[in-house]
Amino acid sequence: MAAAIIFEQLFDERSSTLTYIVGDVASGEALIIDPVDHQIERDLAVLASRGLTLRYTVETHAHADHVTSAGLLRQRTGALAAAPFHCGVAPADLHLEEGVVISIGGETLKTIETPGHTAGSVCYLWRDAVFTGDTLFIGGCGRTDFQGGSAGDLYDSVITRLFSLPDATRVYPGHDYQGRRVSTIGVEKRTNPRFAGKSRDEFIALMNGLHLPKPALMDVAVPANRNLGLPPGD
Ligand SMILES: N[C@@H](CCC(=O)N[C@@H](CS)C(=O)NCC(=O)O)C(=O)O
Ligand SMILES: [Fe+2]
Repeated sequence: MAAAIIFEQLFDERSSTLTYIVGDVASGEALIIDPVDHQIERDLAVLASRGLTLRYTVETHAHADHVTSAGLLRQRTGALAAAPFHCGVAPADLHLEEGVVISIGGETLKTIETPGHTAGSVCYLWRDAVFTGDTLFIGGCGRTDFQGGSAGDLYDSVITRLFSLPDATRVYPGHDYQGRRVSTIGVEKRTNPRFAGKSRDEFIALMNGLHLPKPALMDVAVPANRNLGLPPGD
C-alpha cells in the first residue's frame, strides 16, 4: 500500500507566491517549500493542525519579490534550512546540488539544477510532481534579467530537464498571477506560450524584450533571503 501523505498548497496574496507543505503521516515529519515571512503563523498552524513536525525548510531560489520565513521557522521549530548551492545562502544548513535528496520518512525530494530565472535556481522532484519555483510557471516562466539570470539557460533548463520528465508529471509553480494552481509537463509542453513552438533564439529575444519593472521589494528581499530572511547579524 502507498504511504499516506499530507500535501498542502498555500497562496500568499501579496506576492502571489505558492508555498507547499509535504508531510509523511507515518513519521509525522514535514518539509515546507518557499515559505513567506508574513505567512509564518498560517504555516505553523497548518503544520500543528496536521500533527506534523517541520524537519526542513526548502528554497527554490533566493527570491527577489518576497522574504522567506526559513530563518524564523528554523528558530521556532528546529527545522534545518535547505537552499540551492549556487544561490549563495551562506547560513543554510544544507546546500543542495544536482541530484541531492532530502527525505522525510519515506518521502524524498530530489534536486534538479535549473539555472535561468536566477543562476542558482533549482526545481524539486517529488513522486509524480515537480516543484518548479520560478523556472516554469503555468503558461509562463520567471523573468531572467537579474541575479545571474539567463534566457538561454532557462530555455535549456526547461527543455532538457523539465520537458524530459513524463508528460503526466504534475507541475507546481512558485507563483501564479492568474489563479491557476497545477498543470502537467505534457500540457506545458503543448501550450506554454513561452516554449511551445519556440526556438531557443526566439525565446531569448522574447525574454530580452520584456523590460519588466524591477520587483518592488528586490533590494530588501535578495540580501534578506541570502540570510534566510533574517536581518543581518541574526
Ligand atoms: N510586480 C511584482 C513583480 C514580481 C516579479 O518580477 N516576479 C518575478 C519572480 S521573482 C517574475 O519572474 N515575474 C514574472 C513576470 O512578472 O512575468 C513585484 O513588484 O513584486
Ligand atoms: Fe523569483
